[in-house]
Amino acid sequence: MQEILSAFLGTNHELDTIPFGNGLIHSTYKVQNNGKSLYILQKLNTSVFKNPLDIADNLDHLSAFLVSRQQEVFFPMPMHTLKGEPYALQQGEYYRLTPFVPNSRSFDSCNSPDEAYEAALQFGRFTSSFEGFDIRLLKPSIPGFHDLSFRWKQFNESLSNGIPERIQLAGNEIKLVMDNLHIVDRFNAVLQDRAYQLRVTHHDTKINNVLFNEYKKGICPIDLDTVMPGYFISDLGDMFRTYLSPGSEEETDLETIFARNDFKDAIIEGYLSKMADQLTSKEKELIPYAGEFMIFMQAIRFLADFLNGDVYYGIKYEMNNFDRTKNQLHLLKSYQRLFH
Ligand code: GN1
Ligand code: MG
Repeated sequence: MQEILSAFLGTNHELDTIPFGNGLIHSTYKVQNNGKSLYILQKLNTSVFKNPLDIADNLDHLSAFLVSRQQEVFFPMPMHTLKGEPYALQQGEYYRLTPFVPNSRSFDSCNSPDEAYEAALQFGRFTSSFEGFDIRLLKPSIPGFHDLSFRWKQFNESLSNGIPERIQLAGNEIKLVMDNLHIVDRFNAVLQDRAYQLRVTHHDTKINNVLFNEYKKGICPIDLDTVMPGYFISDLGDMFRTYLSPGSEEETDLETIFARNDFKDAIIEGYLSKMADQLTSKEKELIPYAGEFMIFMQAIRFLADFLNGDVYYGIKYEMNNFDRTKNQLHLLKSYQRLFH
């Protein structure tokens, strides 16, 4: 660790690193000096993000755009090493260092409609700040990331090639997925229709990807690895998916998994406070669909990973991905009731 930090900061420092957060993809550490948080250090998961340099390029384009519009870059940019590289390399692993935003905090669950509103406003502001940006400049850091047709194909492959015992065990869940095929069809219709625009989209809008200040006001979004061209239903939908229910996606007590109406209203209000002028009325008709789209997609991603033998998501115990699947399918049902 000290060697990696030295690549960014030189050798003259007294810092310690502690594991931080609970992301499922990268390894994240907080870098401190005498208990004061100074940086966030991350080792990139390069089996998920195969081209780390694309991510750095994307961030450069985004920040250059804001500067050209005389807007302040309002998200934390990773530092360069002393040699001017975006990552420090050690044993083939990519590490990046980002300044810690002073007085910021993040939460792992959304506990009030006010928090939901604040976070939704931040993600709405993020996309709307890039109005006029040429999205062709952004490289997809994970090809097909929120392409439900592609995820559907992957899910079907897991039904053919997955572990037979697990496929048998998941009979009920597979049936529930099949009952919701209309969600895939609707996505295909969106893909075909040029009325739905691609915009600068965050693609991972869970609440711990927003920094808050001490008064619980949103500061900015973080975790920009998956910023790519996308549809607004990805960002809005992942907020529905992760803020509406008191229980998180890790919760196995399904009684805690349900969609709360006041949180739903707060998300829509916060998001539209920045996006209302940018979305067409046709796009706004997709607002209820956004949550179905994201909850369903997450359910089939967890289920495919379970059937494939847990090759993608970090798991804490054997049936973790199966439990996550049940959780998301339960949430999907409750969500569908919210709008009907
Ligand atoms: C992953 O790393 P984390 O936990 O923020 C995943 C998201 C999923 C999420 C489910 C690159 O995000 O798409 O929604 O897990 N990110 C990637 O918890 O696959
Ligand atoms: Mg994260």
